[in-house]
Amino acid sequence: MPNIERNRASYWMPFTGNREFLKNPRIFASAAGMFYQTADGREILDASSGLWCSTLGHGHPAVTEAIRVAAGKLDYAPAFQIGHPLAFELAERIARIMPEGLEHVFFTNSGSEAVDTALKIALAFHRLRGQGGRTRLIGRVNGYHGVGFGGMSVGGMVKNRRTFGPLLAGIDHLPHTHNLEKNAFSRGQPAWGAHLADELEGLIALHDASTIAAVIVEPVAGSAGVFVPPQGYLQRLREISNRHGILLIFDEVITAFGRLGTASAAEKFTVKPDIITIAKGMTAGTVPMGGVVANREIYDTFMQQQETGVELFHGYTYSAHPLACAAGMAVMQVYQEDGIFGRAATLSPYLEDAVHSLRGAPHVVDVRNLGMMSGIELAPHPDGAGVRGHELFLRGLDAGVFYRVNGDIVAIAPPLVCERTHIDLAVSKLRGILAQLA
Ligand code: PXG
Repeated sequence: MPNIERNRASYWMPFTGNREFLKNPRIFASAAGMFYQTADGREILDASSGLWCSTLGHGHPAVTEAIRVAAGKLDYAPAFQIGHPLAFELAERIARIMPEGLEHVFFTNSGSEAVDTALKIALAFHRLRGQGGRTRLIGRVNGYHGVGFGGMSVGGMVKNRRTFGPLLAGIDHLPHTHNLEKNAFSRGQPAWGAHLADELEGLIALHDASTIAAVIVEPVAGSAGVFVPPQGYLQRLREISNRHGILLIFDEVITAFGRLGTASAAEKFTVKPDIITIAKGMTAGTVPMGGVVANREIYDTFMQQQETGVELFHGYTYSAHPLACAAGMAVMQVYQEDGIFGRAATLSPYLEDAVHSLRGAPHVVDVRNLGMMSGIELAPHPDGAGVRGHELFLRGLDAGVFYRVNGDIVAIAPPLVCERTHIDLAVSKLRGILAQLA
């Protein structure tokens, strides 16, 4: 057990109230299947797949073994100018399950890096085609695209941006689609809100299409609180961006690899973006990895340059790290052999019914869901936004359940290998906690 019995620690924790944490440390020491074990030996149900990443639960034997073997065989290979077999195999394997035409994978180590990479590819792509004036990037209010400067800039969560200066220039944001009056307690995709995609036309009218490189959205927004796209919304974004030569980027860091019961949200919604960013479920959270999947036209544009040599001056020391690739290959194998995406699709209606049974419970103002993602929104406590949510998070751990909570929104997004009993447990414990919350 580390020494954290003081009011400061060497470990500066991310997205955490460090001072509050140190007064009452919460430590997960091990994990197996659907449960974490705390340092003091308690079992905690993982109701949110860690941070949306542990699609296969914890300690999957085939994945663990693949990582072990890889570490003994090739612990590192230079990412630039040298390849290794698993990098090619994993890229190919991912391309196979992405929508037709999205077939080239650039490896990163996180979702944040994937987003910044995708934005850079978009800018460079236009420039290579003689449209270097296309430099504007459009995100969405409440979007979360990680914490790099690109991702922060197109992102729209205020607390993630406001202390970090002017960010990138030339960024706009579409309005978000969250509207309790119109859409509260929708099951699946809400009926209202497709017209909000038309705001893109307004931005194009303001700036002219010739200045806009790309639009990036999460097909289902995760972090800000599980916002499911209104029916027809993504189709409209695709139609408008196509018409104006603007690239459409789906940030599928959360939605790819089975979360919606399909390999990608693009497949689920039958809307094909030009670029998809991935991470999390790519390795089921076991070894850090992210990636950008680009379509053929984009890749070919880079490969057809007059100049020989490096086509894209971008990459990371750990792009396609052998351990991550090994984990990714093992994870893809499990996805396929065990029919994990289909299993998620089959379980989704059960999760939907379970979370919607919380309608009418104290403090609950909305329940939203799609696939194996759900969000339960609470009315804020009079003491401030997030107070009630944080209290719920703490009580969840006391009651033996890890819920990821952002502000006053609780996400239930269990590993795709969960049983119905795990969903029941997560929801019944939540119901009990809601009844006790001030
Ligand atoms: N894009 C999306 C859509 C994400 O959800 C990132 C990019 C950044 O990925 P990295 O790997 O750099 O963290 C994310 C990450 C939460 C939560 O509780 C969500 C994320 C990360 C941590 C917590 O909602 N999403």
